[in-house]
Amino acid sequence: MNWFRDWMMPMQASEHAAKVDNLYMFIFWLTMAFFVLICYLTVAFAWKYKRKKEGVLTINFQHNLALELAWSIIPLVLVIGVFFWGFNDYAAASVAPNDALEIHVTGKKWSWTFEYPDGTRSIRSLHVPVNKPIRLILTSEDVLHAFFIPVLRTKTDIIPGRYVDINFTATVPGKHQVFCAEYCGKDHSGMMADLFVDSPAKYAEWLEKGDEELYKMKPADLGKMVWEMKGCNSCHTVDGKKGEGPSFKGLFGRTEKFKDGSTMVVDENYIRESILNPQAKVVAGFEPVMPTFQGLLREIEIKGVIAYLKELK
Ligand code: HEC
Ligand SMILES: [Cu+2]
Repeated sequence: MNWFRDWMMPMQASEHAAKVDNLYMFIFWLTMAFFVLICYLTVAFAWKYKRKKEGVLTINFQHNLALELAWSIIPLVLVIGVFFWGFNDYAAASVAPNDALEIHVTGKKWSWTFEYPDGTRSIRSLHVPVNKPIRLILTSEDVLHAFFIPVLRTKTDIIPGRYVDINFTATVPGKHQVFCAEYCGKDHSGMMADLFVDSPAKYAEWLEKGDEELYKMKPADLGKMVWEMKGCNSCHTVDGKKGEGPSFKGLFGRTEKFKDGSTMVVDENYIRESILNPQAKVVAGFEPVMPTFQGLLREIEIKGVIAYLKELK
């Protein structure tokens, strides 16, 4: 009957999906069997006990103990069995193994953002390695959403101000569809994402390169995002006010004075060096407290910061 299941259901892209389908198909065929039995008996009894001759009555049945026990106990055993079967699979899927890869998911009208353990972010595309246990930790920034991946048979409501999780191990490489399954406003139907199940090598390569979206962004917008997301904004303002570090406003092209008395005109190379090796030249009037971002920013993100600084006249 696999052709029937495959016709009714999307592909099974995890072990959990197969378990859900097995139980689903069991319940489906069980209800079918009872449906046929009940229809048959309805018709058969209607035929058997229909009035055949004027004045002839059916015998007056009262009880049949054996029959009554049978139709109570058999369905009871069946539904209790279904309960424990479902509970067992549900409990197994609720617990993440210790070595699960944790990815944070944020829903927001009307898109999904994903955050990986190394700080990589992606928008509208979730990348995971194949055959590796994954734990998604989800939250919402505004209203109720629901994260639904049909091929994994997994769906959860996402609630603002609180975390929920989903555990899965994807087994089928390729691109799969993610939906929002909770009506969340005007563009709810467009609130989708792609799930990319990659080989470990491809996943590692993707982490290194970063999200496709980075390459589509305007460099200055990317730079602003880096400034916000990588914590530059905790030390550097963009409005001219002095913070723990110098403000970025008007920085590009100005002549900077350093602690050792030397000076230099701020250009692309100086900014790059300030990010990767902040202690090489320490600005006069500041402490050398900036951490290096070597290995934490991609080339394209550094270029973005430079473009952003150029705009902050
Ligand atoms: C812990 C605070 C801190 C953080 C976080 C920080 N910086 Fe700095 N930054 C400083 C300080 C202090 C200086 C000045 C002293 C120096 O040159 O090392 C500085 C200097 C700089 C300069 C040279 C500024 C000038 O006026 O010449 C640049 C460019 C810069 N930081 C970029 C960044 C970027 C980009 C980030 C985020 C990716 C960042 N910083 C994060 C503290 C910080
Ligand atoms: Cu939504």
